[in-house]
Amino acid sequence: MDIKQYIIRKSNELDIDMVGFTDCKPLLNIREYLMERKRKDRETEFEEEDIRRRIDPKVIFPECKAIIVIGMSYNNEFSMGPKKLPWGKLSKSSWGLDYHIILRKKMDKLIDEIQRKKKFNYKSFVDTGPLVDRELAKNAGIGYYGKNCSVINPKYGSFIFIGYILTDLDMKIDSTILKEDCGDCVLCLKACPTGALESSYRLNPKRCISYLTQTKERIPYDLRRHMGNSIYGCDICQKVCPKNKGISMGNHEEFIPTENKSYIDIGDILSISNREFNTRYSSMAGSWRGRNIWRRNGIIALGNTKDKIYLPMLKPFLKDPSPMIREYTAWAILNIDYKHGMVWIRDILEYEGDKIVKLEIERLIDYFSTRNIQG
Ligand code: B12
Repeated sequence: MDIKQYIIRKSNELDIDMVGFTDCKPLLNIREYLMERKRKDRETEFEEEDIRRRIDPKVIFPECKAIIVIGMSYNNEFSMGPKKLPWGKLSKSSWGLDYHIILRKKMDKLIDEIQRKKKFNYKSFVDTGPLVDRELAKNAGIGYYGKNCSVINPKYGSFIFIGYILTDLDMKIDSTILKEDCGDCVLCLKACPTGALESSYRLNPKRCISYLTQTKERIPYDLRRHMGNSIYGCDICQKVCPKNKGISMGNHEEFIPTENKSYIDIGDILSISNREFNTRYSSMAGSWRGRNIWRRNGIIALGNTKDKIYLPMLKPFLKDPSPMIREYTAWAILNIDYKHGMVWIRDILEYEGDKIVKLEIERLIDYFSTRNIQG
């Protein structure tokens, strides 16, 4: 059995859903697009800035000869059961245990098995590596690009995570690159509430709800309402995708959320300490930005309900130690109840010691007063 067949067999035994192989040539066909994104300020803070490192496996691992790419489905259906209100949404990618850890464990086991057969050198990554994971997955025949930019596997759909191992193994690379298969369908483009999918295969990440739930940049007011009750991530462009209907579901119990982990009690994230947050939520992929970002998203979610019942819950956060939390609380309160909110906000403005927060609250007052005059 050659080394490739051996890796495929071991991957199956390890319950890895998809495995493919690609070479270490630079990913030249996405170079121009990456440069265009840079020019248009569409790079996110979650990506490697150096384009050479994004596209050339040999810059990352000079001995590289072949890349093993794996895919694992996280497409679980899970009934949330009785929801405690107010509750917030998590994308499937943050259900269950952190996928970075789960895929890494699988890859480590696979690496051990390969070492048993043949000693080799390697570097492995899941998500946080500099290279463009999706392009490697496409080249390895794991899937094709959907118009929503996600890599879609014909058997498992697009709810799949990608990991890869750069190796110095000699292998014949003859993977078949799958052809795009969206046809005339543009359901994802139409469904995206913020218009982040500007055209087929073109995402403006700065408008993507998933990005908004993670960034520390100030979120434009007009985009906040589209975040609804999202606490982390967004699945809209994948949920509407016909390629995710009638396909094989993931069977990895690690990604099945327990009752309290597929939705988030906003009351809880508003009240707990950083330490409690880490104890309760750090096993989840979505918690990587820390408590205050979830707290901010929870505050936006309460603001988006426009329900006065949440005003008493929000009011104390006008005096929160975090300037970010004070700003977003002012927004949420004004969004729910402009008239009463304005009295509190003007009051708070007098004592606000942070110049930037003061300026932002003045900007909010302007924004909401114009909107309210216009009715
Ligand atoms: C930064 C980042 C984000 C950013 C930006 C996303 C983006 N589209 O760029 C934000 C925070 C918005 C994000 C969101 C999500 N992400 Co993310 N993210 C990344 C990260 C770290 C880098 C992505 C990147 O390089 N983007 C660069 C641009 C150029 O890529 P792109 O917009 O996808 O464009 C591709 C296509 O458009 C295609 N293309 C361009 N032109 C053309 C033209 C034609 C004709 C064709 C066919 C294709 C094509 O090539 C581009 C390169 O891949 C990767 C991990 C990694 N290191 O690669 C994970 C990764 C892409 N994310 C992942 C996931 C799961 C998500 C979410 C589903 C999470 C969620 N539920 O909220 C969403 C999906 C949003 C979406 N529709 O893309 C998975 C995707 C798995 C898959 N099946 O595709 C990855 C690969 C992580 C992993 N290892 O599993 N993510």
